[in-house]
Amino acid sequence: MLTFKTTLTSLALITGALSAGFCQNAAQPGAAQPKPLISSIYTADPSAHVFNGKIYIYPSHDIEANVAQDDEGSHFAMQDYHILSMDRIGGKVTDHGVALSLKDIPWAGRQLWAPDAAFKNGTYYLYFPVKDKQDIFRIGVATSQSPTGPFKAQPNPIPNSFSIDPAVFTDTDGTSYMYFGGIWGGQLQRWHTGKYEANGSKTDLKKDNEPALSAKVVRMSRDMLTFDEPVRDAVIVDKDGKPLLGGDHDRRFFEGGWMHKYNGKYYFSYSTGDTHYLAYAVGNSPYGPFTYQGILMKPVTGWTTHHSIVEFQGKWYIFYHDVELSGKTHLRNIKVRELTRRPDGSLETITP
Ligand code: FUB
Repeated sequence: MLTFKTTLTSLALITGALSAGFCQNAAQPGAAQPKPLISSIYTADPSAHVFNGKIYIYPSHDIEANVAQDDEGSHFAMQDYHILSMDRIGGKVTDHGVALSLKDIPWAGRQLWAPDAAFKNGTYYLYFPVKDKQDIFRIGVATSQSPTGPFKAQPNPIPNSFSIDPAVFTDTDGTSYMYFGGIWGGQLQRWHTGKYEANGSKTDLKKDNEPALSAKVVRMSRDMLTFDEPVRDAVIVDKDGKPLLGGDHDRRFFEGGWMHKYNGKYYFSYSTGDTHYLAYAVGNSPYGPFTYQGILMKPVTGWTTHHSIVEFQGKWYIFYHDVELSGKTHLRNIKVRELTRRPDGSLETITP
């Protein structure tokens, strides 16, 4: 997550104007650009899940907080979460209102960033990154009996959690894992020694010829409230099995990880951040290593790109965001479109 010294805003406005004529609340493979799923509020970072045969979306709720833009993403000063649902792709999108507020999280300081959700043991879990009162990103968890909340936050962050963008994946054997992390504003680079460096780098480690920082993966405890083991690196390697390097900005992990499983393989997808791609890598274990495969989606309008992938009624969909509605990088809107998977399991690159 970072700042936006680009001309993408004007590009967004042009694209928004061009696409304004096509709008269905639908994934339209091979057709016009999908339209924002909801325009009454700004939404981003959509984590989609199917619970009880229905699609639930757990997005960030972007607001104009009038905070100056900086390299740490301070202008993304979100204060609550709204959960959205839809009975079918292309159907009506319902906003279920505020599900969790910053003010109701006892340990939180500022910036509620990209959340995710899970269901287990008859309970819905909302996982969220937020800066604590020392301004260090931690990951919290809140619970509810309903997929739409309201959610009640645990009194403390998940022990040993740090950085941003939790994505919780439950494997076919019922074991759940959390993937997390993000560099630059997501602070992952400040944890490279295992301890938080308050005066550490604000961006990359600047070690271009060393292995890139990895996303993190950890098995969740049975009650889904804590980590069940020490956090591990989810390493992304090239086709020769060598870890991607820090200077490989087109391919290395930046933030926004997501896991899905297809035909027994583990597909880890993520944002490359400053090069604005969604990329994916495939492995034989939920822990990786994951072999880089290619670009899943080319840059959207706006600086950030963040997604989730979900199967619904036999088809695969990608939920993502751009800035069509506002033209402003911190006021985003979510969209959905169908993914095209080739017979060998690879994914076609989407040009948004
Ligand atoms: O929404 C705030 C941050 O922007 C997310 O945590 C990142 O993934 C990026 O989308």
